[in-house]
This record gives sequence, C-alpha cells and structure tokens, in this order.
Amino acid sequence: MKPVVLVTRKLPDAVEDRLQRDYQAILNPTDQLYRGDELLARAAGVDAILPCHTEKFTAEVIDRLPERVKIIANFSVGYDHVDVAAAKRRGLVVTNTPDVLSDATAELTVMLMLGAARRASEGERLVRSRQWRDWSPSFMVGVQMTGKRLGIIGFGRVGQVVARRARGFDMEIHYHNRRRVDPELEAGAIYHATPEELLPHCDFLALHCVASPETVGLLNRERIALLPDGAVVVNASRGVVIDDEALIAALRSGKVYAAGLDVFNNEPEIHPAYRELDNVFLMPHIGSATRETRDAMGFRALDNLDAYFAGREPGDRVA
Ligand code: 8YV
Repeated sequence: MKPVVLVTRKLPDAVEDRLQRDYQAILNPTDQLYRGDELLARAAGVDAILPCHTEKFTAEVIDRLPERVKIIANFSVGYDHVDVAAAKRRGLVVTNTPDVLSDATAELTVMLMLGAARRASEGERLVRSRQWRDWSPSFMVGVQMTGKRLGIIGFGRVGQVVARRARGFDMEIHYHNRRRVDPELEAGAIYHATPEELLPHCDFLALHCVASPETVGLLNRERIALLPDGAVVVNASRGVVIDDEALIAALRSGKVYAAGLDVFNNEPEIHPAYRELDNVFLMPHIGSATRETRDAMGFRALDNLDAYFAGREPGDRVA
C-alpha cells in the first residue's frame, strides 16, 4: 500500500504528477486555504502532510493530529509555522526545503533593494494613474545602490547568495550571524559579533534571519537609531523580525529612506500605515515564487517523504 499524503495547497503539475505516481495523494485542486479545524478533519487517515507556511501547526493542532500522521514534509525553508517542540514531543518528523530557494529569494531581495532605493512603487503608480505630466532633474530622485555598504543579518544560505549578487553592484558586504561563518563562505564579508556593531555600517540592511523567539522584533527603535541616516531596509525573511511601529516612524521621519518588504507581521493583513507610505516597496511574500523554484521545492519535499517511507533519514529533517 502506498502511503497516504495530504497536500494542503495546489502544487506545480510536475510535483503533483510525481506525488500521484508514488503516493495516495490527497490534493487540493481549488487551492483554498483550510481554515479552522478543516486541516485536522482532512488529516484523518493520512500518513503524511505536505503543507506550506500558510498552515499553522500550533502545539494544539499537533496534539490533535491523528496518531497515524508521522511526518510533516514542509514546502518551505522556514518552519516557524510548526511548533517544533510539540512535534518532537509527539515523535513527529518535520522537514523543510533549504537551498533550492536561495537564488530566487536572493533575486527578490535585490529587487526589494532596487525597488525601495529607486522608488519603484511610486513611479509605477504615477505612470499607471496618468499623473505623470512632466520631467525635471529633481523628479523621482532616489538613492544609488552601487558602491554602498550592505549589512546582512542572518548569513545563512540566502544571505550568502544575496552577498554574491550584491558584489555585482560593487557593494561592501558586512554581516551579523549567530556564528561567524567559514572564511571561504564569507568571501571577504566583514563579520560583526552583534547587530549593534553591524548597524552603523549599513547603507542598506537586508534581513535574512530565521523567525524565532530571539529574533521577534529584532529591528526595533533602538537598533534603527544605530543605522546611518537615510538607510534602506529590506526584509524577505519573516515579518516578525521587524517592529512595524518603529520602522513606520523611521520611514516617516526619513531616518530610514525607504523599505522593501516581502513579508509582514500578520500576513496578509499588513500594518495599514505601510499602504499609506510612498517610501515603501511592497510585495506579497513571493521570495521563492519562480517556476523553477516552485518545482524544486516540491521535489525536495518529496525527496524527504521518499526517504522517510523508505526507512532512511530525510535529508532536511528539522525535528
Ligand atoms: C515559501 C517561504 O513560498 O520557504 C519559505 O520559508 O517563506 C517561501 O519561500 C512559502 O513558505 C511556501 O510554504
């Protein structure tokens, strides 16, 4: 008997084909988010769940999962939507999809930096709304990325690719990470032992740390004050790492010149002030949303399921 796998969202065709070939796959062709207890109801009689970050596996949900469910093979690198401690207590295996989305997320990060620095939202709105009437040397002037200092908080897989891409803009790379990385991976980036030491060096600041109790509100009022005046802030990690009120105040005062945000607290209900500000470039959590990466994420989640059901250790086990 093939294991039964509950797939919570619509996945690329090639991924669903492989799922249907190797498993008894319960797909979600409508792609509607399962709300309330619907996820639990659908988990009845399944051996595995393949969810996205949109499904929240709180301790309560995990405790109520049917006994038969043995593995949560996430279609995401982040797994802050899963209470890992509760999963471990229950002996539930949890996996993620690292590496395969680093390039796409780094590309999006570069887009956030350019979009914020060059006022992309404002310019686009102007053209689309037919408000563009004239041109002058002082019109739509932004700030340049080339040659500036980029600070990266969280120098893991994505942060390191962002550094490589940013070198193409002749940026000087600085970073903070819980641990200093190997010199080979650093590739000349300058390490700072604390965010406080890093922040004064950031003309651009990119956040790539994991969401955890330690990183909630990491970019707060005190730390924003340490940035150079007129810095650009971008976030393609998780919304919780930014204290919205603090960033909004800094965007209003001009302390922060502009922000590029792909992730938010309480998505998709973002802080309403972001919609009112001209100096923000906003995207709807699409860091890894390329055709190539979506396929690769699905196959990576399937590789983890295959390993588990073949009695091997899944390559990307996080619990
Ligand atoms: C995904 C992400 O699109 O992988 C992550 O952690 O945030 C995004 O790349 C999303 O999580 C899909 O579940």
